[in-house]
Amino acid sequence: MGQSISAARPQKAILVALVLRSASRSSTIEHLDELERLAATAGAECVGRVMQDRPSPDPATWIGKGKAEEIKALAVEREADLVIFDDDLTAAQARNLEKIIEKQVIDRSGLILDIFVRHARSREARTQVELAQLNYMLPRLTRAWTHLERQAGGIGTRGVGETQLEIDRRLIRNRIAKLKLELQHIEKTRVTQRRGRRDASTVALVGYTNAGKSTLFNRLAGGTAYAANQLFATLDAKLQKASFDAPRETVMIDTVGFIRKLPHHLVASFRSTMEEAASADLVLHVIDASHAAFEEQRTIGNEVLGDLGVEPARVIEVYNKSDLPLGVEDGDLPLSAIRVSALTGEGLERLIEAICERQFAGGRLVRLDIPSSEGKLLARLHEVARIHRQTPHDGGVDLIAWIPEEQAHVFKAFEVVEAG
Ligand SMILES: Nc1nc2c(ncn2[C@@H]2O[C@H](COP(=O)(O)OP(=O)(O)OP(=O)(O)O)[C@@H](O)[C@H]2O)c(=O)[nH]1
Ligand SMILES: [Mg+2]
Repeated sequence: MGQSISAARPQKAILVALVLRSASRSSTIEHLDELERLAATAGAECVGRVMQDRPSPDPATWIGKGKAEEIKALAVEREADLVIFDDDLTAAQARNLEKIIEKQVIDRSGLILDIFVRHARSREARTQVELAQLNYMLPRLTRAWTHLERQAGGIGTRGVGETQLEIDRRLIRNRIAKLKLELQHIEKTRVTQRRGRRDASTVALVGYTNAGKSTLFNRLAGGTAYAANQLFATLDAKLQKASFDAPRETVMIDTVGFIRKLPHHLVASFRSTMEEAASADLVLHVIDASHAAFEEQRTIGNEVLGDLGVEPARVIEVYNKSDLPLGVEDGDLPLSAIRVSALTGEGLERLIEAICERQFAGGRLVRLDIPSSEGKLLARLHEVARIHRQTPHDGGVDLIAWIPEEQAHVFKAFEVVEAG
């Protein structure tokens, strides 16, 4: 598992959404647009859309038996291979729908999991995704098995090798336990690595998928993160030294994106990676201001950040894609909003300034006179501080340096209090 097997040809999909009384049609259309992009990322072409108005979901078939029969006819007419539901179905609902429609039925979570299987690269991401996938499959086992026999390698079953067809629940549970242990081990290694760079200031890029985090990361860290016009291009947190001049040594962190209704198994699996990013000194919440639904995306971002315990004071909102028109007609951003284009570089100086200001606020500029006998202290200073000027003299060195607040006490004894 964990390795993706591409389907031989793009699969054809029909997308289905329920419009509940409380929801608006236009927001449902936006959600279906997003589902279509998710499907495309997973290699499926959309050949039809179905929306059904209902006061509440049908317990047995979600959309109702009559509608399911309509979908069956449409699937035959459009030669669809599968039907994708925008909402999460119970195992029983999916089974009932497959009986009626006679095509493979998957839901939003299954589709997102499939994309994660395709895009996971590092050992950590692959382990996290496999864990989420097994947890997702467990209650659906009976259904999945008949599918695997029929069409192994299709969307929703990708990554499940044929040799595993006979694996029963018990074996899957054992595998889940093993993966959890493995993840704990990987996390421990990561924490040790992090300790090694505790003196650097960290800046994490977070936000909705496709907002431009990796593109901005490449701008600010001179990096080569994979950026692409697809959802969930990034699954691995990436760390790199900032390429701009800052008061402190700065490490930039690129992260996996958010999406509405991210499957909870994935959230659970990726939680520790996300928590690490969320514990950064500064969090840049990247928002694609050219997207028609950017306000909903910003809200979802804020919810996730709140869940992860990020205080708003630690967040700077960055409105990206300023080279494109604002996604909402006659919409307006607050004057104070930082607008950038990661693509053209526009607005980046202001963003960098804002990052530096935050860092400056967390420390102070001092003049120090350190005697030659304090070699260790001088070395420490070079590690944690930004040296603006240093003048050696007979007994030692005279410096002007910016020191982070939490380190100030270490050098207190050598501060030069200037007269006047
Ligand atoms: N026009 C325009 N396009 C941009 C800008 N920034 C990023 N993009 C494009 O938006 C798409 C997504 O960019 P990424 O940097 O991969 O976005 P991401 O937030 O890392 O996305 P995921 O990793 O998939 O969550 C790519 O096609 C980028 O070229 C921008 O400022 N302007
Ligand atoms: Mg990315």
